[in-house]
Amino acid sequence: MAAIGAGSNLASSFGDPKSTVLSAISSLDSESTRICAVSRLFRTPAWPPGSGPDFVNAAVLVASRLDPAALLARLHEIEARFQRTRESRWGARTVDLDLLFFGPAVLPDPAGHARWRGLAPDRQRIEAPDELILPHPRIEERGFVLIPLAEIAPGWRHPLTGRTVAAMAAALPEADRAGIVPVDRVRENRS
Ligand code: PH2
Ligand code: MG
Ligand code: MG
Repeated sequence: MAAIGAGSNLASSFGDPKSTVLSAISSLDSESTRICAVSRLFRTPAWPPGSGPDFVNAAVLVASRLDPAALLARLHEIEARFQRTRESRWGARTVDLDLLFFGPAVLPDPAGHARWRGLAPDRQRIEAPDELILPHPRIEERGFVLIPLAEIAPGWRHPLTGRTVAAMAAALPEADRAGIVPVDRVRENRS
């Protein structure tokens, strides 16, 4: 089972960020890749703080016959179809699909993974891996990833730390959790 994080903070020809994320998720479903579970949609403050409009984020579990590299290529194809351009690392985007984990796979290898996981925050702005890193090196740090993921894969265990998604989500600082609200609840509050 593989997990994908989906996010948008910019309208596309498919509609507002919510419609765009939902369309992108639907287009994941194919002959080779079946959707097993989709989290609720969450409205999340852009990270780093102040870097743009709020995102809509969700997590998706898929069963895929593709290998990790082929699944990633498929995610990039879908991003391209949704007019994602890659001019800015952390800029606003119509749709971002990140491969979060692929079963227990560790890529490129435990030492390579540790290097990306331990990268200092100021280096994270400059250095971007050109190879696939799995599990996603920032999976433990991001509320907008862990909170949706905890709805559909609470028991998945990080192959290097042994911690479950539920434990990682519970360990998030309160400040990181604040502001992450289910999209439906945002609407209810306004009515
Ligand atoms: N994705 C980013 C950068 N910042 N912030 C939020 N809230 N959600 C995201 O999905 C996100 C982000 C880079 O992919
Ligand atoms: Mg991302
Ligand atoms: Mg991405």
